[in-house]
Amino acid sequence: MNINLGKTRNKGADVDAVVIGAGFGGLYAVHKLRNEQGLSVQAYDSGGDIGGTWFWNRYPGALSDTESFCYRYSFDKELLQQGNWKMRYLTQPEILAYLNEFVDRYDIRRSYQFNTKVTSTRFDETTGLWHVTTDKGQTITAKYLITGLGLLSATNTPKFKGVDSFKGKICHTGAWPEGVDLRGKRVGVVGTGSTGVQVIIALAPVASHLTVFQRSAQYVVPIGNWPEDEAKINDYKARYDDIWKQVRSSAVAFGFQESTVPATSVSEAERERVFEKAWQRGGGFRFMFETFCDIATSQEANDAAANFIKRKIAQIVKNPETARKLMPTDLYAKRPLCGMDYYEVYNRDNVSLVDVKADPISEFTPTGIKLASGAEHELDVVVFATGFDAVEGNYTKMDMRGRGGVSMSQQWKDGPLGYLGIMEADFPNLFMILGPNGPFTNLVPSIEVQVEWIADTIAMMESEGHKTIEPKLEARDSWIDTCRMISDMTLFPKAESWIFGANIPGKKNAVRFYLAGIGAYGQELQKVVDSDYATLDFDR
Ligand code: FAD
Ligand code: NA7
Repeated sequence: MNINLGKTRNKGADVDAVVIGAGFGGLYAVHKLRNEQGLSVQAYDSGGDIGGTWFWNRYPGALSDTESFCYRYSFDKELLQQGNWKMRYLTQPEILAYLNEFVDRYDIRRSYQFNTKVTSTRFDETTGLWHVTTDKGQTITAKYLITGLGLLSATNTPKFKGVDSFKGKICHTGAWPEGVDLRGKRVGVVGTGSTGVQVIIALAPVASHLTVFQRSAQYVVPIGNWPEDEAKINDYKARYDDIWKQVRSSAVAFGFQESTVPATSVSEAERERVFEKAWQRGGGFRFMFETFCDIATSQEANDAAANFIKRKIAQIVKNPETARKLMPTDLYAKRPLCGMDYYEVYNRDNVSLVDVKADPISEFTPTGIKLASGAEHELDVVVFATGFDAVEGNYTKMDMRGRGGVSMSQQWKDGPLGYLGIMEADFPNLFMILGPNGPFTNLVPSIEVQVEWIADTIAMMESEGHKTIEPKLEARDSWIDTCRMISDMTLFPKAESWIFGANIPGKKNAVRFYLAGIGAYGQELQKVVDSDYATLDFDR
């Protein structure tokens, strides 16, 4: 077993810190704690290698929808200058290659044990240590537990009747198997979220027939994925200091200035002009946040954006019945989607759209999918693009126990809690990366902000000789109230999506994000430091 990689400072512990997860978050945490602070660190991932999201999501068409220049770490100026990419957005292999470059540069891989799932984490009040147990039967003790479990990582596979009887292949996009060749196959895709849109666009020209099983119609704007030449990339490189400053003080951290103009303050012609420009430019977050400042908060502005997209659907899709099925009927208030010529896909002869809200999937048969009406679709492969048990999914799947044996799943039974998206009451020395009620942004900048705060807090603990740190209950409750109050000022809770837990039957619809933006979030973290950690308890 690969433990004691550095000299453990904390007496009685096998290692100073355990890190779970080998995505952007976990990898950066290992670097900060082990390489910069000299702590001994043991890290785990249930996957076979590093990458997290980008290890698991290898489906055809997998792409970032954050632009290439800002879907990367900002802290290493040399690595930034070495960066290279071809298009405005990064493909999954490019992101995985980038993360490998990062891991090799900082010799991070040697801290990891892969193919190892952490099954339980238990805090021992007498020793002040975490006991971390894996599915390999190992238990290791550590003072600090850092979880980078991913907020879009625990896959959601609906339990359709008869699914085991299906003789073809079933693949979930979030756990894509090696070596699947879909050329010339009759493929069914269930789900039309961000992932479904990408996989549908990629498979339409490849499959002999593609059947899309759509439950909710979505608003999809063009992505604008054009080549970026050396001059363009060099321009980003020359401006990186300013770019990151802007990103960290913005709302969504996507590398553009959010609009301050309400759609409700301008004429209809002006709205049309601004939306058309954004449509031509491409980008989901740009369309929602760079055009006008009130699309996510005002019904009138939201209707204006939604109606613009619906008019585009009517113009693009030739078959009026298909166009009708593709028109969303709810608010434009889910994670904004984008894709290359998405609606155009439905003009192809080899693509059909099935509305499973009107005619639900009743069961899988040995040869395909049967609907409630009795209609049958014969398929060789079914792709589940059905998303994730988002945000807390990987937390509640693990047996996590804090003070007095309190269970995290029990504590979060009415929705996940947490303080600053990082800590939780009664779970001392637990630091979550992208835990519940953290910022809703381009996520790499938020990961950096959080990991840097966590590393600074741990450095302070070590230098001041503290044994434990945890949020005061009232500080945790007040944070959740703040998150709820901010989200209630938006239209997001009114749309059914993973952002509020509405995508999984039985999951509690509750606040899961701090929607005030990364700039305000960074200030909240700084306030805690400036108050000398007044909202936290030490050595309880
Ligand atoms: P992850 O990368 O999800 O890593 C978590 C890791 O923890 C996984 O490898 C998992 O195996 C491991 N793990 C979990 N539980 C355990 C356990 N019990 N034991 C051992 N290991 C465990 N975000 C953006 O900002 N922009 C984008 O364009 C974007 N595109 C995306 C596209 C897709 C298809 C998906 C699924 C997500 C996308 N995201 C995007 C979100 C993306 O998840 C984050 O940007 C980022 O990669 C998260 O990094 P992470 O380290 O927090 O978590
Ligand atoms: P999403 O956005 O949760 O989308 C999942 C899709 O699957 C969505 O269209 C769902 O319909 C559909 N779905 C889920 N369960 C079913 C069942 N039982 N039957 C039919 N259709 C179903 O997940 P993604 O992976 O696309 O994206 C998640 C995030 O990852 C994304 O925002 C990016 O940040 C990356 P619904 O809309 O719920 O009616």
